[in-house]
Amino acid sequence: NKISMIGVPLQHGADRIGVDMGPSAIRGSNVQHRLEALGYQIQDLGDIHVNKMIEAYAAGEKLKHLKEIRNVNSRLCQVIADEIGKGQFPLVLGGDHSIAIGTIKGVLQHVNKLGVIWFDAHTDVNTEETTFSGNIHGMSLAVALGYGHQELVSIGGIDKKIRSENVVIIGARSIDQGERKFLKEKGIRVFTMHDIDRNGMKQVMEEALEIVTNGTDGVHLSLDLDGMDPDDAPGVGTPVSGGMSYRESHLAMEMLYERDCLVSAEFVEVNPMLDQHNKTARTAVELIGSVFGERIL
Ligand code: DIR
Ligand code: MN
Ligand code: MN
Ligand code: MN
Repeated sequence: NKISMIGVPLQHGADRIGVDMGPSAIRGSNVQHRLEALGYQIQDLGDIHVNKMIEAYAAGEKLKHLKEIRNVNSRLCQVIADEIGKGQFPLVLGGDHSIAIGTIKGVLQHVNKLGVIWFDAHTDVNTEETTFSGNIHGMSLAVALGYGHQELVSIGGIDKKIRSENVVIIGARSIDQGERKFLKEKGIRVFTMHDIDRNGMKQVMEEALEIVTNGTDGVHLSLDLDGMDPDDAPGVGTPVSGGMSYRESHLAMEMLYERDCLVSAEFVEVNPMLDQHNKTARTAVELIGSVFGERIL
């Protein structure tokens, strides 16, 4: 019941500025008090250092801001590894989704077989070869699986990676052509919005939890707020309509808590510049409450 909170004000992996303010918006929505009320001890470690001088990426630079993203994720990886080593539960606040690289690589220093739940409208399995945007936040799951640019895959050690059979993606509805091929080749289980419509979140989560806990030593939750419907989470850089509802998302979090399998979690892509009255940051805090055991009654 000891949580270390770590902010990562990184925006270099996304196209829209403002996502670097995500950690302060989430902190400002009283995440610490909410968790303390549940009986947790919170240590806020502050933010990982990010170079604020974001400049236009160099022409011909296929992966935008690769160097800074590598540096930030290397630092994050070290901090996550240190915290888990001390017995703390790392709760990471983003920042764009490229920070999942550092978080997962850090967890992998201690947890060999790690399950991952990737809650997202997208699947983030692009590589240097397939990306249309050059944005590294669309590549972080591929990197965690061991595919992509060597500067990223080598963070925390090239041998540290997750296995495709231990990963599920939930809420997908915007998948690039190259990503479809990747997901199929690697046999990654994707629960799309179609599956949630057809079978309901309860069944989807039961199946998902079975997959990520089977033969693993712990599960990481990587939650991109754009997985939710833009009505409930408008403050994201790449909104896609038809997402998971407020209730569906809470049910997923509550079922995760009941399963008691998480070793780390991150909430990413909150962009206060695009938000409406801080709604997305507040929603993130409510989801954090649910995944740590908050109940209606
Ligand atoms: C798109 C968008 N697939 C890309 N990805 C996003 O740029 O690679 N991921 N927004 O969250
Ligand atoms: Mn740059
Ligand atoms: Mn996304
Ligand atoms: Mn994402």
